[in-house]
Amino acid sequence: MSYELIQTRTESNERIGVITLNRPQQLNALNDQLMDELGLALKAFDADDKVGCIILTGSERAFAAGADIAAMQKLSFVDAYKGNFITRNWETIRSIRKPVIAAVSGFALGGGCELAMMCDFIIAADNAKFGQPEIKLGIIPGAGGTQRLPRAVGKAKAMDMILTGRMMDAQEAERAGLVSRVVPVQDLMGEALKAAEAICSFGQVAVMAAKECVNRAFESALSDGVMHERRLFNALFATADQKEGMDAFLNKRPAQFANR
Ligand code: CO8
Repeated sequence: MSYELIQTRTESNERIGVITLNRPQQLNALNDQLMDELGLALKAFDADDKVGCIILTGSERAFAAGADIAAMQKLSFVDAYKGNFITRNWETIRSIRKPVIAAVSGFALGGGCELAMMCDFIIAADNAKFGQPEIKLGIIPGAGGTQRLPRAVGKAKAMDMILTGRMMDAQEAERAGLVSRVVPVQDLMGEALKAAEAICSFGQVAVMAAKECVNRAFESALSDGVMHERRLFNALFATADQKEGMDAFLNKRPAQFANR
């Protein structure tokens, strides 16, 4: 499959799928075509048995500077509403069951910040800048920013970001819990690949179950989430990977997971 506004490749013996947003003149501003291509690429990697983890990244200057303002400027309410402007292709990433790491360098603003937050975790380069500047355009975040940012950084900082439109640098984003780690910009892909390789070395069913359970924490009451976790925990005892992992530990040897 060939794409125009993204690039895809695999790494580590085809076990890691890498998607690079590639609309450099517009700082990877997100339009329908780019989001459609991204959705197709994510689904293709998710369906590929060899792939155990996906990395989503942009350029050194911009992960993505937001939804394409030129494409949005003339929209009427009716266009936006009837065209299902947001859910049409922005929610695909939520349906991906394998881990998706956002490797963010440069600007992650508006829809770009929201896209990064839809990933399972964010590794930031030390030049990364996050923000929800929609208020400056007379709108508000529209792809989950008002919901995911407060869950990630708490109400006070989310309100500060969304109401003032200011940017947060990588260090502040790490302190606030928006990103899991900050690395020098030249090490960004290397660190993201190392994290993806670690994930790929584990049993895929356990990895998918872990992702499913953590996401459940944001969708349900504590007691429901804990019960969901317990049921999946129990179910993993039906896998060969559990037998292998525990046998390897007890016999002091590296585990060889077969993803069964
Ligand atoms: N849309 C379209 N084009 C953009 C965007 C964008 N979001 N961001 C940058 N560009 C373009 C610029 O127009 C410019 O194009 P040109 O060279 O043709 O003039 C080029 O990228 C380079 O940008 P700048 O010259 O402005 O570069 P600077 O380094 O001076 O500034 C900034 C970089 C700070 C990133 C600046 O470009 C900026 O503020 N961009 C806009 C950021 C923004 O407001 N983002 C939020 C957009 S709204 C949004 O995301 C709503 C989300 C809703 C999601 C669901 C809807 C589908």
